[in-house]
Amino acid sequence: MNMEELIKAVIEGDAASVDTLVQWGLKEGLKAETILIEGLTPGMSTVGDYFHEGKYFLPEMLFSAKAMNSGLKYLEPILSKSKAEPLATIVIGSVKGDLHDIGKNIVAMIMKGAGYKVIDIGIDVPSEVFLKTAVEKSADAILLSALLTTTMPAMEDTVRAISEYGIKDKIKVLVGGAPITPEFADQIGADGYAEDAPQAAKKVSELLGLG
Ligand code: B1M
Repeated sequence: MNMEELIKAVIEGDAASVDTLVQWGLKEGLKAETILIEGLTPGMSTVGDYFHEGKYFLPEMLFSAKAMNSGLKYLEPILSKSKAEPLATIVIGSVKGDLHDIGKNIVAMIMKGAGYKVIDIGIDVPSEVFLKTAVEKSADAILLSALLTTTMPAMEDTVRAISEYGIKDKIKVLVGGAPITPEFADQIGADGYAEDAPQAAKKVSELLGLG
């Protein structure tokens, strides 16, 4: 399978080709991680650049997102396969106002694969729902995803809700997503920041004293 072709198919929003190419790649023995990191992700990154430059609009971004998902469905069972008993329970979601979920879904897959019980509560999640779910499920950590600068304040709202409920010392809150920085994480009182999915797994393990 040619990685350039896969990148091109994501950029062009060609879901059928992405579907075929990912299946081919796996049959040829390529690792799921390689297909994700060297094919699907750079394709999506170029789509973001095109949107930023005004070459692409919302519909093109949506087609590319669908194309990416048509490849991710084959990678998901491989990346999230874990044999061991869950190390800990985590709740993950995209914060209020944020509908982006591809990166969040990848983080969820990798966390499952790393041995965590993952409760994915989806997109556009209000702070009260993060809090309620974490309490009900006795979660050890909450992972917040935001892709928009305009939804970053919703992360602070969630950290505040957890503090006000009085469980901030019992549950770790990690933040991530393209516009998020370690400085922002510090500023809002989060326990950690992760740049990507493998970092998220590493950071949670450190914070929970598992690694
Ligand atoms: Co939107 N979008 N989008 N979009 N979109 C961006 C984010 C943008 C950067 C594009 C651009 O201008 N270059 C821009 C944001 C600008 C800003 O705020 N700074 C933008 C915009 C403006 C918008 C709209 C406002 C457009 C409009 O309506 N005018 C709108 C907002 C909708 C909303 O959320 N309310 C919108 C809509 C959409 C679509 C629906 C069309 C679609 C999303 C489909 C979906 O997710 N199901 C979409 C897409 C696809 C993108 C881009 C092109 C790609 C995002 C993506 O999936 N990347 C994006 C441009 C870009 O990122 N280059 C863009 C691939 C993914 C693997 O990476 O999500 O970064 P990422 O996840 C990584 C890390 O960030 C990290 O790990 C992941 C895996 O390694 N990570 C975490 C993520 N979450 C984490 C949580 C953690 C830890 C790590 O917890 C601890």
